[in-house]
Amino acid sequence: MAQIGLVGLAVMGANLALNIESRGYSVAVYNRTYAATEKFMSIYGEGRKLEAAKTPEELIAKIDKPRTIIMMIKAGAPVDALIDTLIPLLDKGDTLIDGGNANFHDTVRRSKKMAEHGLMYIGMGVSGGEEGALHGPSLMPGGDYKAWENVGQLLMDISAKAPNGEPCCAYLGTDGAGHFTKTVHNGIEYGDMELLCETYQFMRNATDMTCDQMGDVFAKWNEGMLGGYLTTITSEILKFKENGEALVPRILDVAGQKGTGKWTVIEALNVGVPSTVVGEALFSRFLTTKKAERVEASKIFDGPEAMENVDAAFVEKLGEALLAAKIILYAQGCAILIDCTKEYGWKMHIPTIARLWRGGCIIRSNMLEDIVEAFETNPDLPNMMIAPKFREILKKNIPSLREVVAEGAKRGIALPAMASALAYFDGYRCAKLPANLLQAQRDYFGAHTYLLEDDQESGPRHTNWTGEGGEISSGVYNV
Ligand code: NBP
Repeated sequence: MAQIGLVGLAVMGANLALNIESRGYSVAVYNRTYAATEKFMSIYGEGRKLEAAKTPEELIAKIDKPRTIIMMIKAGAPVDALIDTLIPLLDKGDTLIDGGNANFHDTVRRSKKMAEHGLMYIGMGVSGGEEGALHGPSLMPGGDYKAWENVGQLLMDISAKAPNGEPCCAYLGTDGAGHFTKTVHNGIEYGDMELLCETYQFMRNATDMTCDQMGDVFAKWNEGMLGGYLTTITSEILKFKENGEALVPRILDVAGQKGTGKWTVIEALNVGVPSTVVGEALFSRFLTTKKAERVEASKIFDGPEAMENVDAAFVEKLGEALLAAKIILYAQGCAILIDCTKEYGWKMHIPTIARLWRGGCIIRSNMLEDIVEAFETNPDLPNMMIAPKFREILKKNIPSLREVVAEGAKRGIALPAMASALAYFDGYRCAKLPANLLQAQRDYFGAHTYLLEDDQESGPRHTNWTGEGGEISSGVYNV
């Protein structure tokens, strides 16, 4: 008998099964297409505590009760189909864990369905790709707390470990809290990658740096607060050569996306959080797909224009600009987590989330320790940008972000995520935004009413701006 079951032996499931087994647990594995199971067992089965099942019934019969089964299959309809297959075979108290990239709304729905059958459900974000699945991913579980009590130790055992040895896994809340956290993780990942790409784009358009030189600069930045997995791989990718030539300039500039960035932006829109950097990162990916149109437009319009005499001091400023934009991105990411916590009733705790992102996952970086400290020192921090450490960095680095964004605008180099980070910063630190005029405009054409800043107690008022409109005002509500 096995201590746990796992369904899905594609790249993630196979590696996760090996990871679980390597920590001393016995695993029963099943894959819809049996040939994949046979292949997996022929390569890895010998001498390991792995048992193969040909059918779902056989899988269920091979697992100790109460059973826990991890599903690592394609997200979406396949998960619903698999749950429908397994529900009649399971006993009360058994648990299904979905480790795929589920939309958290689906996880909420599936949790309810499982509960109706006396079964437990965990939606678990898994980050770290193939390598992470094998050696230790960052795990973001949410769902039935009783199920977490049963399987939490195993999940912590197989998870990545932070530099101080702590497991990168923690219970995050009920039903969709884990998958929601993974969604925001991926949204931040979109933003992080876009900021690194814009920095590269600035280097290649405005300077005469070679890929090797760029790689060296990212490697140097990697030693400081910008250090992290994505900075590391950016440096390594830039320095990678095929037949003696840098490979990256030859790669087609059309990017894919699988939905999690879009879900992050949709949630931010739903709760009214300005998640501008992730939004621009997503829109930038959309723009990449218009390759043929971009090539045509590049023949019509001039640009970009290089800078003259870019010295080491300016490259330094580029790093400062990148760090400022990255802080703003994470401030927006934390705001999504905090505000959706209110929206969905989850008690998510930023230090817990930042801690479990320190190892295994794609956005692991040096900055996460500072985020933990910021929100632990002040649990009611309204915005990460104003935490003592981050505010000092922003005060120092924002002038560089301004300079880089201005140079980009002047020279026709698109830096949408950097520019939107700066605009968000400038809006956030502005005591008086032009929404006074906006409210007046809304009242002028739609009688939407406005408040007087120096007399808010007197409530909403409507002005007959033209002398021709009526005195009746519209209802006051926000959607
Ligand atoms: P895929 O997302 O490529 O899915 C392939 C697996 O799904 C195969 O085992 C396949 O079985 C199974 N499957 C399908 Br398709 N339809 C099924 C159904 N109706 N019933 C049962 N099984 C079904 O695999 P992956 O790349 O290993 O990813 C697994 C999950 O982990 C996904 O949700 C993915 O988004 C997530 N994830 C992936 C990564 C990554 O880096 N790849 C990272 C983090 C999370 P078959 O062999 O019979 O076709």
